[in-house]
Amino acid sequence: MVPLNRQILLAARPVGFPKETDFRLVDSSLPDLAPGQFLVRSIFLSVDPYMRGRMNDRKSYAEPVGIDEVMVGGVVGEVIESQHEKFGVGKLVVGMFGWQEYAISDGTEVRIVDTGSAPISTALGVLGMPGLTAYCGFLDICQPKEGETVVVSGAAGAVGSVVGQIAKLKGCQVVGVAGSDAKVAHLVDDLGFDAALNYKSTDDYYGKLRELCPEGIDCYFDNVGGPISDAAFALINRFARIAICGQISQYNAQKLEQGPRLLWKLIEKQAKVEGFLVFQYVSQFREAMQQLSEWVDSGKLKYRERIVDGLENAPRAFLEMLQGENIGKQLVKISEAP
Ligand code: NAP
Ligand code: FER
Repeated sequence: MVPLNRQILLAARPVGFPKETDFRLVDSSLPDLAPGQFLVRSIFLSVDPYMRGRMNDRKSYAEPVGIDEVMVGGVVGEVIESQHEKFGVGKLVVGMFGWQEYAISDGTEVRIVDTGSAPISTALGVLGMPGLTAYCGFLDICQPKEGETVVVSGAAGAVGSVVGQIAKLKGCQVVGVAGSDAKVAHLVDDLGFDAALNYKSTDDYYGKLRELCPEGIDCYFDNVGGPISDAAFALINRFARIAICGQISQYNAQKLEQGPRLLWKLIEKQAKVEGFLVFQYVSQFREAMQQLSEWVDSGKLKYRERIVDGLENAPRAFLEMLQGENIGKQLVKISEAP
């Protein structure tokens, strides 16, 4: 029934910024299903910043992808053959099925898609891992209070766009940092941010951010690190809370730069910095998903997706996401939704 499975493998470990030649497209045959297994036809693949880390030969929260192994990734798909009680034919599922057209699974860490009236693609974005990252990390670590000033870096991406909108829902003054004028316009005009800064059109991050945050910064949700964070740290208020979600400006670095040393600001301002991994909040996912879904359904939480067509274009989509081509969540469409 399924002739060949197209897969994208890790072909080489990137040196610095990854290249299309670090990936390889292959056709392979699929084994028959064993009892307890089911076959998934991939519909949407998510490409995410964490994948850059998994391409390195260094164990982090998870094992590296091996050379000639299928690239890791979250996928929404349809069960098309099944020997599994819970995941019957026709079910829409989300799981770590990888960069391939078909996957065989035993149901480990697979969920039935539950996006309600929202499109199934949202199970990889606003109603998936990035949305949960924004909700759990921001509310737990930043503890935003009405009237406070919140700065979000990587603000127009999958996580940042949700953080900024949640901060608005909590009554905060919200300033985003993102990499183009189109992103700045989107944040302010479509998502209701109070202000946003295009970091690619100025070198004076500190000066611009100070203009946009006249009362200083109470919460900083950091997706990028580097000089944008140096500017934000320099502007924090007493008892500020800083959530370290991502450091994408460093993921392709071959040598770590020496930055200004601003940790003394934490002493002066009695402030807190805390890193987190979304998975630590697993016990809160159900409640978080319920709230995110309600906000999406009522139009209070908006989202955008940038969708590139075809598994063969997944490497390009991934590289474009790292370069900031995406507004909102970057996805790859692998086949038609039912
Ligand atoms: P995303 O923001 O949708 O896409 C990545 C964005 O990073 C790009 O659109 C680009 O936008 C920006 N970027 C790339 N290079 C940059 C640089 N040198 N300086 C500043 N910005 C740069 O990705 P996402 O999925 O929402 O992830 C956002 C961050 O959260 C990432 O750092 C990711 O690793 C992290 N994350 C962490 C967890 C966790 O559990 N801790 C979970 C999910 C994601 P610009 O146009 O603005 O440059
Ligand atoms: C991410 C960035 C970093 C992420 C996880 C990590 C789930 C973890 C890194 C590590 O353990 O070294 O976007 O998403």
